[in-house]
Amino acid sequence: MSRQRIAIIGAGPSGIAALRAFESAQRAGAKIPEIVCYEKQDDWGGQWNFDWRSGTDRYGEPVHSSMYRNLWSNGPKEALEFAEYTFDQHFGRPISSYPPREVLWDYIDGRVRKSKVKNKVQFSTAVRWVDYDRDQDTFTVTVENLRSGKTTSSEFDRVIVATGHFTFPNVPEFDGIETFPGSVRHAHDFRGAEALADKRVLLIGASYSAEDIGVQAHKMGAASVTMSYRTAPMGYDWPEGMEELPLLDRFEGHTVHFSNGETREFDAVILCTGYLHKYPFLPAELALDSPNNIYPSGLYRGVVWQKNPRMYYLGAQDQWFTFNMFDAQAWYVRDLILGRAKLPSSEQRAAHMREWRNRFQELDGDADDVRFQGDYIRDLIEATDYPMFDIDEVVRIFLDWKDDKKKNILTYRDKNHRSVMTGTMATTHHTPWLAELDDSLERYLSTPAGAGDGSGV
Ligand code: FAD
Ligand code: NA7
Repeated sequence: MSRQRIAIIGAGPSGIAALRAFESAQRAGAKIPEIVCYEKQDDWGGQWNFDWRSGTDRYGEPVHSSMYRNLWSNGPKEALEFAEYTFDQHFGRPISSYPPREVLWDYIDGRVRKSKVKNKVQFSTAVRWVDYDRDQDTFTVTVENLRSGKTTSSEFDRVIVATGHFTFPNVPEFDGIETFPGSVRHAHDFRGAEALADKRVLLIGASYSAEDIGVQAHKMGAASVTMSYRTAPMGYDWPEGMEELPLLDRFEGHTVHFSNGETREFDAVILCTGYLHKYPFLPAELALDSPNNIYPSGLYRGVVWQKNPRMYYLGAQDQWFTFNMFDAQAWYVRDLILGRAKLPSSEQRAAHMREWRNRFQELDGDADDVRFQGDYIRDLIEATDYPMFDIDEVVRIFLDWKDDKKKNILTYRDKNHRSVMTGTMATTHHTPWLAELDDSLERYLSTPAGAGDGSGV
């Protein structure tokens, strides 16, 4: 039998997890399939590979990353730590719980930097189309090399989609918004909060983007920050200068009318209205179509495309857990492909999905969501040789994090958590987050004169 060929689309944290999963089996002596990973950016890291551009990139492709220069981890690093490559291993010393983007990119990269898996990635190569041939039971993947402009097609036995789902902005209509004379952007195009200094800022949405861009704007000296919610306010104890109002009714030039009858004037509007699951390289029968939630329908164990179980999705759910969840998913998908894990029949898969979907629909609030995602990961890890970790303790870390945010949304990033992988307590960063204006790796790892030794609180 000829060697199976696997296409991985995307080399963000999920695609890298898939590469790493196969590498780990190979190191243990397994024969692995031939793997090609296509990545449209010039380097890997997905969202963590910051692009100063917005709109289109140097090749005229839609810019992938929605991250901004000032982004620091919005959850504790102890909740995303890889079970088989720890922060201690990478940095050689304890660091704080909420590192900036560049530090996390370095950690993701560091796990695979010394391995040969990068050779399996074709960079600057966009997947344009995937066709499934029912008779041959193979996929034809058509890609464009963005440097040469050359288009080629290759056959694969299986396809792993790891293209993320926080790239294509959801851009709803708002009455009169075309009359607003200030700047209007979606969070996807936001690159830094400095330009919001002295501005009256309106953020539409009530989730992570609104919260974090809101506090970034406040930190950089915005004159005021108003966040407008559709369903429910985030409800933090906002500092002076920040407020939440219900959904807006309409714009009239600079003036915005809210549904509770209040009005405000603004200079800048940022739509923090979320993202669309969009897979422009897939025909409808292969494309996931879901709102952003933690158990999208149509995916057995959150990864196997029910309608065609030779196709897989990684990282397709909304995320509490991130890097270690992508690992758990990648290890399970790898084991299905290697024949180590048995794929149940279509009916059994449907029954399994029904059971988890029913449980998902009963969830009531964030704590339930986190526990559900923890159970989901445990179920995957139990089916593989990925190192099990204390998931209940990570759930507890998440709940502490929620609590810290409730107490003070401006200082939760100064708190420390203990790694469940190594037992190491995080250290306190030399500068409180609110006062730290340099987000670089160099500055983060430095010990500025006058700073303490960084030891924990
Ligand atoms: P992505 O990181 O999106 O990577 C997908 C990759 O696929 C990209 O490299 C892209 O270029 C490539 N690709 C897409 N289409 C194609 C194509 N057609 N052909 C070839 N390649 C393609 N998570 C945390 O844990 N902590 C945080 O603090 C945090 N902050 C975030 C802040 C923002 C603004 C956003 C948007 C997300 C944040 N996340 C955070 C979640 C983040 O999505 C995950 O951490 C992680 O990046 C998801 O990995 P992924 O590989 O699934 O997707
Ligand atoms: P999310 O978490 O998907 O949240 C989207 C928000 O946008 C949510 O509060 C929605 O309100 C709101 N929304 C969506 N459509 C509208 C309209 N039409 N009007 C008003 N509000 C609307 O996206 P984020 O960008 O915050 O976070 C995504 C990732 O980026 C996340 O992983 C972070 O780590 C960073 P709802 O509550 O549904 O009423």
